[in-house]
Formats: sequence, C-alpha cells, structure tokens
Amino acid sequence: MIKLKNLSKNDFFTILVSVLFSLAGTTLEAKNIKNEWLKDKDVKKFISHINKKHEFSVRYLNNNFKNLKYQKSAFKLINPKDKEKKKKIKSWQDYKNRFVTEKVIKDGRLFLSKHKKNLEKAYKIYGVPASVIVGILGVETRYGEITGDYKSLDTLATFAFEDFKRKKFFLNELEHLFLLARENDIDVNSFRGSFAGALGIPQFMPSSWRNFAVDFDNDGKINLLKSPADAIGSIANYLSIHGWKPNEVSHARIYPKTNLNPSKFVASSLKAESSVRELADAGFILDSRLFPPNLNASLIDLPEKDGTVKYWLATQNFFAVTKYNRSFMYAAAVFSLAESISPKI
Ligand SMILES: [Ca+2]
Repeated sequence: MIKLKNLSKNDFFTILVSVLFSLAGTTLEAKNIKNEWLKDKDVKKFISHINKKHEFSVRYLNNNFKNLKYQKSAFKLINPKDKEKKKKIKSWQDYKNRFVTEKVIKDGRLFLSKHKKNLEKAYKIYGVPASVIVGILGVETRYGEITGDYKSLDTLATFAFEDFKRKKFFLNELEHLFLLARENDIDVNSFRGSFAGALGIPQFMPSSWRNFAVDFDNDGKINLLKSPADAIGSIANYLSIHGWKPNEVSHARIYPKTNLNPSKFVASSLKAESSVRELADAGFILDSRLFPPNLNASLIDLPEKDGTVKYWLATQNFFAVTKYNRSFMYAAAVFSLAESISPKI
C-alpha cells in the first residue's frame, strides 16, 4: 500500500496518469456489459445501415446485439503482438507433422470412401480431385470433427467494432453473416466457428460462403455447418473459381544446381509468375516429362529447422489452394496430406 503523505508532487502526478490510463483501458472491454453494445455509435450506425440496405428489422438486430459477448481471447489471437508473431514461425517439418499424421491419413481414407459419390461428382463438375478436397478438409477441421467453438456472431462483432487495421474486413463479414443466416434459414446465433470467424466443415468466411458455396445435396439450402456434401461441392467450386485447372499437375520437389542462389527465384506473390523453361534455364533440375516448358510455375520455399530449405515448383493449382489460406506451408501441407491419402492426384 502506498502511503499518500510520503508522496511528492511528481509521484502524485505519475499515479494520477496511471489511474487515468487504466480507466481508459477498461473502456476497451466496456462492451462486455449487457446492453452496452447498443450505446456504441458504430454499432448503431451498422444496425441502421443493414436495416436500410437489407430490411432486417431494428428489433431483430437490437435483440442480437444486446446479448453479444466481447471475445477478448479471440481478439488477442487475431491481433497478436509482434513478439507473439515471431514465436509462431515454424519449420516445414513441424508444420507438416501437425496435419499429416497416421490418424489424419486413415480418417481421410475413410472420409474418401464414405463420400465417394459426392467427391466424384465434384471432380466431374469442377475437375478438382477428391484427394485435394479431402486434404483441405483434413487440414481445416479433421473432416468436420473440429470446426471451432467460438460463437461467430460474438467474434465477428468484436473484431468489427474494435479499433484495429482489419476492422473493415470484419464489418463486411458481419454483414454477410446476417445475410447468409437469413438466406439459408439458420439462426444467426447458432453459428460456431474458429476464433477468426471461419465457419463449419470447410471453414468458409461468411462472404466466401455467400459467394462461392454451393448446394451440393440439393436440399435447396447451403449448410456448411452440417452437410459434408455441401462442403465438398463448395471447396471444389472455390478452387475452380480461384484458378484450378483440371488435369494439370500442382507441384513437385525441385533441386537447384550448385552455385545457384535459389532464394531470389522464390515467388513474391501467390501466383505462378514464371515458367518451367525459365526455371530450368536458371539452373533448376526437374522432371521435364511432368512439366511442359511453357507451363506457368513459380518456386516456393519451405524452411527447415537446421537452416536448410526445401524448394517446390508450384503451378497455378498449387496457388489456387493458397487462395483458401494465404500460405505456402498451408498449401504444401494440403498436398502432402492429399498424396498420403491417395497417391494418384
Ligand atoms: Ca444443401
């Protein structure tokens, strides 16, 4: 306990400032309190916006907003401090070991045989092989087993009305969540998903659900929370729209000749921006029977713990999977799992 009589003027000032700062800090979590959301001017603006634009009743919106819970832990995950970001960087082997395990491979084969009809139908329509769809489902949610327990309305609203750089993105996703609930006859409060607001078996964000998901079991609704068939068709449609080319290879291990500095050839964007010929001319060795010289391709790097790096040649199909999750390692894990489940991609 600090004895007030011993304090100098400066000490008193320091304490005063720290008290004021801690009071300011509590306003960040003020939305915890029931009804407080409806006093927030941004929330009021949003309610009026979607009432006018989409004719949701103000009463319905108010009822949903007054019971929202601020998701502190989810916000920490979506907006990590630099120190926490650095901790997250993993080696390719560590990353792969999280997803490509014997159990996940075995469960993938079971899923593949159980949903064979829908997977074959997806291949016929979109040209995306069953193993790639199953690979994505395995990495995302263990084939629908782990879809996340965060209440999506709470997390999306927390991010949408928090002051950080992705606020606008989440405000848009929140609007889409209300719309897709209405369109597919699902209670907006029943959506559960990842801390980041990704929904259901394939972990689509609400806008992706509305733009790219399809009704694949023909029941007239799209339900990615409950229908594996809808999830299968929707992943295939998503990849197709994002550049998947039927019957084209996706990737292969590639080796630089000695004296070549491969890092300067690594893709700077999520696109096949170079060609097989250019990479071969620069001094990379690859199986030319699989890769015609004119094929668009880029190099991707997968760093290991010991400082070495694995390089893959990646075509447009590889990059289509990075549109699902913007990371080389993510796509590489999906393809590794796909190959382990069913060797012929
Ligand atoms: Ca359906």
